[in-house]
Amino acid sequence: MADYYVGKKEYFSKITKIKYEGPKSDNPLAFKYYDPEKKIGKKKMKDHLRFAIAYWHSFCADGADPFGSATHAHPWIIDAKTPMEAAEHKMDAAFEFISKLGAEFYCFHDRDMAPEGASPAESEKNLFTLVARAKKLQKAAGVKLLWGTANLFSHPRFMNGAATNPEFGVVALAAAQVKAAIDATIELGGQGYTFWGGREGYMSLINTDLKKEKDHLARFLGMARDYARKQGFKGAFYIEPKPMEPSKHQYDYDTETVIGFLRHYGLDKDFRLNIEANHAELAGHDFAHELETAAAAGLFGSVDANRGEPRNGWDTDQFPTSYYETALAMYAILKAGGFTTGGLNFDAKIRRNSVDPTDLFIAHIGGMDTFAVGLEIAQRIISGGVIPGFVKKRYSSFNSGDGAKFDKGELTLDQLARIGTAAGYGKAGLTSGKQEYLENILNQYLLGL
Ligand code: XUL
Ligand code: CO
Repeated sequence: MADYYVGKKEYFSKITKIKYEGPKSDNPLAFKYYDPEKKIGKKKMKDHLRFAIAYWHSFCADGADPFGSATHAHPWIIDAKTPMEAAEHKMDAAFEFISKLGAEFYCFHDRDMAPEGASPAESEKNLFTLVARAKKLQKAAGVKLLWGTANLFSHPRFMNGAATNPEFGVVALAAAQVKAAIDATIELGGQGYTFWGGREGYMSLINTDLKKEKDHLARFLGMARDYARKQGFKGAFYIEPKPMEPSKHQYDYDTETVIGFLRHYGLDKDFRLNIEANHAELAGHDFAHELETAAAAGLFGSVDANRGEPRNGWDTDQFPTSYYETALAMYAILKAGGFTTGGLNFDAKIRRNSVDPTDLFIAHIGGMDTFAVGLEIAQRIISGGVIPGFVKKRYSSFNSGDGAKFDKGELTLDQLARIGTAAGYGKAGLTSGKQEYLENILNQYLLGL
């Protein structure tokens, strides 16, 4: 029996299961570094990395951009007579692709899976027809749902926002969509539910009541949480920060902003962060910075794995290729204890001119290999001990005596000042940060030495 799913029609008929062939392989359709069963530390590679495929980019996007029409003529869309039939074919193609690639998870928006109907009731009916099918296909393909979400940004009704829309009627329609998307996520055994605030921001302050919009966003998120918990959802809620695009300014600007927002509105018990590499870059941060910031607040959740183009100011959503970046990202993730409900979701798309049927596979294989190498290097950083050991030692003056008292909040400013005055200037503070030394060590790990 084949170890992948094929529906009535085989969409990727020239491709079978993608296998690990090792670094010497010249087969573009094989993993060079991602060896799912290989043990890294205490866990298998696949359990560290928990790869997910983004339904929207891989099976819905067609290569169109603001300057030109579609270039990806997906066979699963052009051979269908109705939008519902197209959605069924697309689902067959999706589960065939995901299981041939050997990714364990996928993520979807409601509108990726099912077309919008003429009324909210019809949209919900469409969604649940496809959800029933997805439930069967998940089983047949051996694929699980990492997280679900609702698309509250594509339809013109959301041009002024969804939960933050100045019109109550739109907020209510957003609720109808989110309620159905939560129900769908629960039905499919989803381990998380994501809110990316697509148009939850403003285009201009001159027509915006910022406080009201932020209050409404928090109110809406709290209602969604309460509903999902009442329905028995035990998974994580994620907020995915992004500073801008499509809005001029998005309220979920970056991780630090979201942490402040969640704590301000008392949402930090249920919501965590879904960090996207390209969004980090747009906010002027390193990917690892966002991960470490979330982890430091105990709010790290999941990852949208991709990369930006540093010389472009928009979300290019390219597949990750930098070992340096994935090494530092995986180091941050391992330090945070690894994924629990989260995973690495390839929120990435092949380029407009990548039109060969194999390109979608090759892109994901490259992304998975890049993270597998990142994981290996991160594990080397940890087991090598020099870098974590250096950091530990750097703060060792807080381990005992007055330093420990300060750490525990047992000193007043008066007492602290007296300690400083008594000790005098001496050589205090003149200790090397050893940045270049540590960077050189990291480069040695990068080459496996
Ligand atoms: C957009 C983005 C979304 C979210 C899901 O920039 O990242 O695809 O991940 O809505
Ligand atoms: Co994303």
